[in-house]
Amino acid sequence: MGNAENEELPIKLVIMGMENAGKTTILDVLTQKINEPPNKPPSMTPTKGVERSTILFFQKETKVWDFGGQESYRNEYLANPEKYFHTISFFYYVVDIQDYYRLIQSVMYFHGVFNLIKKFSPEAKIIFLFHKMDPDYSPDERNLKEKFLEKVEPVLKLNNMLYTMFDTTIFDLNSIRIAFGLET
Ligand SMILES: Nc1nc2c(ncn2[C@@H]2O[C@H](COP(=O)(O)OP(=O)(O)OP(=O)(O)O)[C@@H](O)[C@H]2O)c(=O)[nH]1
Ligand SMILES: [Mg+2]
Repeated sequence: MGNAENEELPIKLVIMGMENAGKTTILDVLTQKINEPPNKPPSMTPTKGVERSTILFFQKETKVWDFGGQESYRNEYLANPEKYFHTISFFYYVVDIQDYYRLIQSVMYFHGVFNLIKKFSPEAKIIFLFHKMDPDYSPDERNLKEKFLEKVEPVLKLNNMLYTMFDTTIFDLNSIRIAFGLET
C-alpha cells in the first residue's frame, strides 16, 4: 500500500485507563464541550463499554474510542483483544494521580493492555496523561506519578517502545490541549 493511500485512512485514537480517571472529561475538552475551566469537577456519568466518535483532528478524520474503565469492561477488552486493539495510531493512557487506591490496579491494567498494543498495534504512539494535577493538589509523600513510572518504564524500555507524557488537569484546559498537540 502506497503512502498516499495510507493517508486516506482514518486515524484511530484510543483513550484508556481506570474508571473515574477523567478520560471522558478530557475528550470533552478536545471536542470543546468543555471550553472554559470549571469551578469544580463537572459531574460525569461512567462510560458504558467503548464510546466511539469521529472528530477532525489536524484536519484529519479521526476515530476516537473512549474505553469505559469499569472492571467488567476492562475484563472484556482484555479477553477479546482482537475486537479492540488493532490499527491504533495514538494510545492515550490516563492515570488519576489523586487516586492512591487504584494506582496498583492501574499499573496492572496498563501492563495488560500494553502487551496487546505491542501485538496488535506495534506502531502506536503511547502517551501518558498524569491527570488531575490540579493547581491546589499537593502530592505530599505519595507521589503517584513517580510510583507509576517506576513500575512501567522498565517494561517500556525493555520493549524499545517510545512514549511521551503530560501532566493534565481540567482546571487548566491548555494542559490538555498541549497533550494532544493543539497548543504549544
Ligand atoms: N479534581 C479533578 N477531577 C477531575 C478532573 N478531570 C475529571 N475529573 C472528575 O473525575 C470524575 C470522572 O471523570 P470521567 O471523565 O467520567 O472519568 P472516566 O475516566 O471517563 O470514567 P469511566 O467512563 O468510568 O471510565 C468526574 O467527577 C470528573 O469531574 C481533573 O482534572 N481534576
Ligand atoms: Mg468515561
